[in-house]
Amino acid sequence: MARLIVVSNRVPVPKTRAAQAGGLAVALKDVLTPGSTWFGWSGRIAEDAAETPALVASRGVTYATLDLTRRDYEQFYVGYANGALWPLFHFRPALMKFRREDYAGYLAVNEKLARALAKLVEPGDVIWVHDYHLIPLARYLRAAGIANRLGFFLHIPFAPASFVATLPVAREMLNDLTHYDVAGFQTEGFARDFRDGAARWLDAAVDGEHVRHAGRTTRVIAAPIGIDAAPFERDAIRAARSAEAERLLSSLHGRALAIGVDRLDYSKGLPNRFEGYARLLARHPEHLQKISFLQIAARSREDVVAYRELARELDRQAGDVNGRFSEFDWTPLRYLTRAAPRNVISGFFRIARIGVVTPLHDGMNLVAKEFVAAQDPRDPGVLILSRFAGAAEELTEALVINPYDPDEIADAMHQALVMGADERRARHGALRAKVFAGTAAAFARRYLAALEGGTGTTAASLSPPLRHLAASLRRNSA
Ligand code: GDG
Repeated sequence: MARLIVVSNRVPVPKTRAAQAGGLAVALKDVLTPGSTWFGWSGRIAEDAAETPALVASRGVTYATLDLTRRDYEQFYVGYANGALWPLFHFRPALMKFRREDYAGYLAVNEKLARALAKLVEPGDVIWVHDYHLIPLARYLRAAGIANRLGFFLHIPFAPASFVATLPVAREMLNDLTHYDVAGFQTEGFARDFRDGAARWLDAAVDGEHVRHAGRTTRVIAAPIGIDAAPFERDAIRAARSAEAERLLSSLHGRALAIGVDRLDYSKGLPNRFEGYARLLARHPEHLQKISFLQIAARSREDVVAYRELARELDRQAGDVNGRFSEFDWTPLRYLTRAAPRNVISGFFRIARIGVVTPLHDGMNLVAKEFVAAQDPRDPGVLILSRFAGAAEELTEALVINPYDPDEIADAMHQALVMGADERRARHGALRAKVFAGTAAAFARRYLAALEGGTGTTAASLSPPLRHLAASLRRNSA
């Protein structure tokens, strides 16, 4: 029987550490209905990495994973995916470290994954590949004789054509994307950048949404990812009464809470955020001792040099802010570099007066949507959102700022602190409606309808397995 096969770099196999994964696992939670398969890297490094995937079945879903060797991991994951592609797509050319051997390792891992996956594919299966680690997968799957519908979704930004050219293998990267039937991006801007890049560097023909190249046609769409809003809100309501939330509240002594929650990543604009906060305290002394900023920044990718340097810089900045402004009974900035449980974070969001989301560049940013979903509509907090997060295309009623200007962050924090309840409710009402309409389930439905070849999202346009999936998504999002 035809099934959905999701492919991603990390596979959150139930009851393993990888099951704690971030944005993607949350977004795909509803898509993995019984009968589907999730295929990819196990997250384990093993020198005797087998070529045949290990299979784990849970609630009718098959998790099929391969281990990587240390060398695979260094070249594919650390070297090329996170050392070259991530900085390229996040507009940080100075951090891009391209090495031919890393690129060769990246291709080799994609080829190995494609060979293993090809053995699991049955005619009619629909294959949905996620993110920048796996761009060449379709080319290798096609070479292995796989003729199924193949879709790709990029969770991070895509770069403008002139910028893409800084990647020494730009043409190959663009060409690899044209092996998919559907290429999905978080925003129309990123989709347009890909079409422009394909036209400019591949001489591809662009016809509306379609890119035609070397006899292939790829439909290039924008499909903004969302969150599972209603369960997140329910969780936040419960978590706001948890012991942790009570402790946080009592430690605030009535002060306003500003909160940031991010992976410790240079794309998230944390240094600018800390500087913006310092400027708020310096320029608006009326807020001294009236606000506490809690930043949770779980360490991430510590084997990439740029991340270790960022961690050191943030330690220095946090020390500086607290050294300058603290009183013996008030610490302005609480800075944690370890992850907190999801059901604790949602409660903290609900308590907070300000959500601070200031990435320099971000595909979407789910934290912005989670913060909105977690608010009490009668007395909501204010979202401060970078215009360079994909989410800013939708969440226009946030206080939208340019994070490159720390004074703009400071001004927005001040505005949020003095904003009256009517304005807070009006802004939040509009944001909430968008977050509850553009859910993870809606995103998956829309994307899979496009992958199936239809133009709409009605169940009638879907094949039997996708009809089943759509029905289950409707149930889950109801
Ligand atoms: C990529 C793209 C795109 C964060 N810290 C903790 C924690 N989190 C959770 C958040 C949120 C998720 O992780 C982060 O999602 P983001 O969207 O903010 O960012 P990325 O991880 O960079 O994700 C991004 C996303 O893919 C989806 O397409 O939006 O643009 O870069 O859910 O709440 N969760 C827990 N503890 C933490 O300390 N439990």
